[in-house]
Amino acid sequence: MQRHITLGEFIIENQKDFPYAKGELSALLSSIRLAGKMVNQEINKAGLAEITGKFGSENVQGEAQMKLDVLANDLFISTLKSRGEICGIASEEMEDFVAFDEDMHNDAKYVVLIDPLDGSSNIDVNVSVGTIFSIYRRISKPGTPVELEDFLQPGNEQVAAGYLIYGTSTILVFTTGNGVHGFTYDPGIGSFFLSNHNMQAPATGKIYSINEGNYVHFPEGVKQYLKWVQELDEGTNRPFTSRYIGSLVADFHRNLMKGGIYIYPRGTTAPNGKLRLLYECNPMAFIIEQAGGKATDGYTRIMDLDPKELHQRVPFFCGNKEMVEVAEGFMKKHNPEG
Ligand code: AHM
Ligand code: MG
Repeated sequence: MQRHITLGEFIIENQKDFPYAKGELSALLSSIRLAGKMVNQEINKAGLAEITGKFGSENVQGEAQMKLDVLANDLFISTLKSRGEICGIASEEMEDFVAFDEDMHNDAKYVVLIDPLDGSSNIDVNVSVGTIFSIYRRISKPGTPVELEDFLQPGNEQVAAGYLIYGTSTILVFTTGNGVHGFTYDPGIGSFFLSNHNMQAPATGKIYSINEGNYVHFPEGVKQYLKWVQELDEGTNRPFTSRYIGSLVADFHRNLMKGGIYIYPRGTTAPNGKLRLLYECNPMAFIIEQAGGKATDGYTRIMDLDPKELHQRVPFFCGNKEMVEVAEGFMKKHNPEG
């Protein structure tokens, strides 16, 4: 008989594999799982809230309806703050990081960086959105307030990273540096069950995901790469297939399952690309590398970049190793200056 393993059981069974295992990291993942369930519930009734609310901006209780990305941010922060595993959090939704300074946070060793609701512009049209998170050990001395340096660590210092997709089903995917594992939420039971053990990016792929509407702004290397993926060549399985949802988590997850490359280059109206190094690129890079794939900014490994500021943006090339390397080859040839 197939054994149904819950995320909670999996975490306990694999606790010894977690770096610096003392139980705090397991507890932290449990807190994220709990907040994820709450956000999931809010997202599922998003359309309904519009119908039952008065005049769009108020719900039936007369409370102002919060934008879901703000609500998701508040839910993650309040859930994590009410427990003692982390001493601070930085979020894509907030200008600055927040230091948790109650007694129970005194000995906390971890900080969390989070994009509470990625792809939120897709909510109104019923398209999948997600949450992306990243966990680091603090650098500053325990017992003192967290500092900016605790958040500005390179991705290679991550102890865990993951994402939730609120899609046709809700899935939580994470890594602690021992492979990538996916858990599907059963809303009837209220638990996440192991559905994808040790996920591996397929060796080859033929999906490319990029907002081609920005073509005119792209660097020459990306333009030439796009030309290449659209050419006919049986040996390399071209032309590839274009798929772009506009929710990073959904595009990433599909490419991880089916084989593909996701690109958000520099040179659009945003000179360094759109995606944020700390909240989006580093956690996804950790996951794709753990699944055997690769993530770079076109030249350098994403996880080796030294963050300079909390909301720093970087170009992002992420997916199957081979596909990313071909795209990097085009960048190096046509934009050797970087
Ligand atoms: P957000 O964090 O403000 O939602 O922005 C990030 C999102 C990603 O999920 C997605 O891949 C990208 O923005 C889409 O951008 P664009 O609409 O420019 O293609
Ligand atoms: Mg985002």
